Amino acid sequence: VLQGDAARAALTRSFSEIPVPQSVLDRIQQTFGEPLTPEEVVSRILADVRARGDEALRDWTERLDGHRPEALEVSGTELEAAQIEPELHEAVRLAIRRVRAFYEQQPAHGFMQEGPDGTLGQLVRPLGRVGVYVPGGLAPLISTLIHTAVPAQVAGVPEIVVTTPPGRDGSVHPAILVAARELGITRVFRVGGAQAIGALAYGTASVPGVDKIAGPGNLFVVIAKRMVFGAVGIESLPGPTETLVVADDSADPRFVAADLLAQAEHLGAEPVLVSTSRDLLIEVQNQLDGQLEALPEPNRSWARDSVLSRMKIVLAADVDEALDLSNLYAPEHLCLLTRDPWSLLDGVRRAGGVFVGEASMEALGDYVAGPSHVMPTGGTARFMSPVNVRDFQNIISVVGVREETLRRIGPPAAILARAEGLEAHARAIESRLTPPPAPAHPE
Ligand code: HSO
Ligand code: ZN
Repeated sequence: VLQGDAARAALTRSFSEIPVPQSVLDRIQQTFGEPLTPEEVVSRILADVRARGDEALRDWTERLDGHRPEALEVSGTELEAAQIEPELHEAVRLAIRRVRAFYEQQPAHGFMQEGPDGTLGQLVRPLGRVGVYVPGGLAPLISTLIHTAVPAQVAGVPEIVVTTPPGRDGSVHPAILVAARELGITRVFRVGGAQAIGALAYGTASVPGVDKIAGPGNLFVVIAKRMVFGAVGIESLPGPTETLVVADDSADPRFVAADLLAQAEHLGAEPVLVSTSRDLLIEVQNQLDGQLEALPEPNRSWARDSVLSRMKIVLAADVDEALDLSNLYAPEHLCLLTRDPWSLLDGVRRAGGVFVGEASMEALGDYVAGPSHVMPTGGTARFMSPVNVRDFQNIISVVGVREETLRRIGPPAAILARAEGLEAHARAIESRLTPPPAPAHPE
């Protein structure tokens, strides 16, 4: 149990490098036969996709996902044929409806300020084509497709393409295909990892290059998104998930443990518990042991790995200190399980999302609450936001100044230009201020 300065140290992130689990390094050694860094692996993959396009995508998918996809794109027939249990299908529809209703509330329009000076304003335009990365790996993240594509659609993006790693038999989970169909998305590619990011960034014969890539992924996907930024936009760097629970003595230890375990079962997750009550900490530990035992495999192993290797437990002096620590850590998810959780909201400064009270568990937010579950991780909540409508729009500044205004603001502009040593700027302004020289009349 961490306290005071030790807790602050444990919750302070190092941004100099993304922590790389030993298991990832081992896997690199196995695959490449040399101890490359993840950055080196990603650079190689991106350069190869850029140079060789589809063939590189097939080669890397075969090497890393164990399947060589001849057709990279899921065919229209396959997309149409995908079927899932009616109950699941209904749940997909509900999630889409609720996420859409939420984002339709986000103000996302521009403005035109018309006055005596003329017109100044901002146009808001949807991006043209967006790539959504849907992680595969341990779980087919149906909800992630919904939670990324819907805000893009509400923004007005006309074209969305999806990439997702195929299973060992080359299949894409039918629920992902059904969700795509329900969303009206027709282009799904069976390619994942850094190679998918490269394809979306540079474009290949099969995969169209996009304007922006959105969606969470593993370490390699996050590094790849960082590296292609500039060639293409990225919405943020969502990587392995984190949940910080603030709980006082009124919290039910069963729920605290359940919420920590829910996120712990994501690969590489970091569960953090900050409590003002030592008794609660002890009860939660007991609950964690019991609930872990009761989980089926493989979920138990996934969750246990997060709990044993990354979980942090902190005893805070009071809720103010608990919030301070949370703001320092800037968690993806902040869950408030305290006597009066709404009273804490004012003090929340850095978090992807805040989940207020017992009925608002983060797992509900993962699916059907409304806001996108794609939120900034790794401490990037200091400067980034959850996926939202604005991520999928450009703002275009509009300048339409009137003649009279120019006479007033032109001269100081020319002065600024000359102070910068930019004579042609000054003359461009002044050419409009001085009347043209009278034409010379020959005698
Ligand atoms: N909690 C994850 C998202 C997710 N959970 C998808 C279930 N499915 C990261 O925020
Ligand atoms: Zn989750």
